[in-house]
Amino acid sequence: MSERVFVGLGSNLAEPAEQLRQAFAALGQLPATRLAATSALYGSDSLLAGQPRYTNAVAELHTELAPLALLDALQGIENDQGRVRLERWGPRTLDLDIILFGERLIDEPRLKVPHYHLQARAFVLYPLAELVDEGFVLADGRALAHLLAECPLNGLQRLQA
Ligand code: PH2
Ligand code: MG
Ligand code: MG
Repeated sequence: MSERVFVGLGSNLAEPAEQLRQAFAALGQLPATRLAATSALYGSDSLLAGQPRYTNAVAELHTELAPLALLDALQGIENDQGRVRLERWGPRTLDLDIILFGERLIDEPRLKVPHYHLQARAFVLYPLAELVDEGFVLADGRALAHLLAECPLNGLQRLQA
């Protein structure tokens, strides 16, 4: 069965917008997966002070891959685009996070879904809202509209798609 998955993309190094466009193309090449939609690109302040601003977006995938197989594939794309893991939350060429995986709630050491701190991340909530119906409810029962209303914007800016 194919699952509807949302992936958050982020970059704040080495031409972030270009990194995200390259990542969209790579997502479209994943096995057993269709790239169904992409949001506009957004500029956002880093959650950690002193880092360059991020470019963020969300992609919708329809995939037959299991969650950890998809995670491995996403980490492969991050590595292909020069991701170096020096410090947690350090600046990065590309970050690909599984935000939602169908109706599943996943709590494993490598993967928590829905993605943690979603409610504090305007750079995930606003692009996600472009791709779902009004009235969308997360697998854990939270309404997206409610999360949007409560979330600080943190310098979020919608860029040309
Ligand atoms: N990702 C982080 C930490 N801080 N800030 C913004 N604006 N965008 C991100 O994608 C981001 C962040 C860790 O993954
Ligand atoms: Mg992340
Ligand atoms: Mg990540």
